[in-house]
Amino acid sequence: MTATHLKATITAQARAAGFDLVGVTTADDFAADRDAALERIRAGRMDGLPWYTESRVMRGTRPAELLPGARSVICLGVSYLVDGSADDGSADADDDCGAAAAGRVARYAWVRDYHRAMKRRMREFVRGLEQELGSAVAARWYVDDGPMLDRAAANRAGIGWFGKNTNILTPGYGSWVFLGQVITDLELEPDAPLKKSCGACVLCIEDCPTGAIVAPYVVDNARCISYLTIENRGPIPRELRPLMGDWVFGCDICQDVCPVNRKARPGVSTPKNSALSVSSAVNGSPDLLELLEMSEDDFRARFAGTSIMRAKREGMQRNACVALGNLGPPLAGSGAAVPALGRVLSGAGPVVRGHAAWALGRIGGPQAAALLSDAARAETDPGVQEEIAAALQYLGEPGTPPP
Ligand code: B12
Ligand code: SF4
Ligand code: SF4
Repeated sequence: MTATHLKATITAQARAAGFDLVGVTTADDFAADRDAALERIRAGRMDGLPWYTESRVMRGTRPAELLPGARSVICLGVSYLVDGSADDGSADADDDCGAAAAGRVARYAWVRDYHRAMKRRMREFVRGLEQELGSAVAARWYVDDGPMLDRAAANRAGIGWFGKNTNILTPGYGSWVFLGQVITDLELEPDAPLKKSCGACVLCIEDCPTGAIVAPYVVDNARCISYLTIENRGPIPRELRPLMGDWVFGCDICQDVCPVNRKARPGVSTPKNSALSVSSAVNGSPDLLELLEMSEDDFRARFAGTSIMRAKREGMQRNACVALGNLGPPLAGSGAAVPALGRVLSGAGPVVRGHAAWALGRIGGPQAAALLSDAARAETDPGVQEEIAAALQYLGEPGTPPP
């Protein structure tokens, strides 16, 4: 098979397996990306992710270490802008007071967990290649949870280019794409990186509510709402909570404002692989009170097989408290929110209790004050006691930020 024919076969097999994007790069070390990632760790910009270590970066930027004899890396992408998900899923803050208080979920989590779907497609892709070639192909594949820098590989393989928000922007599908790669011993002709850039645009930097994009191409993990709502297991720093709005899982602001995404189209289905399936359990604007009082069994029954599992039930309850606190009166204060936060304040784990206290402080009113005062007398955990004291102080001086 000629080099050109082999490349065409790879593209055809990738499309048949359900990938919207495919590009090839060499298995050379990703030296510049390695340096940038190591520098990011040393500057404290990856703080909060203990598994993101220097040795992981070293391994992940040397394909030949991950697959002995590696010659090429085939980069693959799937759009998660599935039909029907193009609408902004944001809660309508202008709804009347009778409306349920709703949070917001990042678009990537509206589809069922992509790791499994992508890895299944990658297996099919490699099997298809082997059939076409009539011989076994040495291959190793990764999606997200492997050590490789998925974006660095996609950039070098010409799938897309780095945006200043650090996401890979692709022609046609914007940044609404999941990325993965197959390392192989096949000798393939590499694609050229795209000659595109953000130019003078800085919209994502200006609009990031927490100031997490600290410089072009640099995200401070510990300030990013995506980290705070998904990966972070403990309390959310109090000064960041008011900046998080109604996000309860991930954040899409730096992608929603991106002009490249305005022209993005949904992913393509193939006869074998439909577009990533939308989970009926997750919607863009879930009911915050349902999240707040969900039992472990309810949580598992509803979210099994979706990305939401990553945050765990306690994480989602904590996030619901922050969103309710940010909706504030009148939306969260009307009806059932205050008593529900009161029940959580006396019955949940310490992280959730602390955030429930914060939310009650933000919502305010006599009922919230009474619940906080009762809890102040009963609470034994020092961290939660401190949250309650801060919330009571905030209630006494409305308009001043909690200490
Ligand atoms: C850790 C991680 C996170 C962390 C840290 C984010 C970050 N920016 O690093 C948190 C939890 C915050 C996160 C959030 C999100 N993530 Co994430 N995350 C990862 C993970 C596991 C590793 C990323 C990594 O290595 N970061 C380290 C830094 C060093 O990498 P980097 O920011 O890309 O740095 C490069 C550029 O800055 C570039 N660079 C540096 N200087 C310069 C200068 C110039 C001029 C240029 C052009 C480039 C450039 O070089 C660096 C090295 O390549 C990858 C999966 C993987 N295995 O790669 C997914 C991944 C990056 N995440 C993904 C997604 C979808 C998200 C979210 C959109 C989810 C959401 N909606 O909430 C947000 C986006 C937030 C954001 N603005 O980045 C996708 C991105 C797809 C895409 N189109 O780019 C990935 C690839 C998962 C996947 N396989 O699909 N994520
Ligand atoms: S995902 Fe949200 S918080 Fe994170 S960098 Fe983008 S806009 Fe900022
Ligand atoms: S919003 Fe502007 S600066 Fe940010 S990634 Fe998109 S084009 Fe680049």
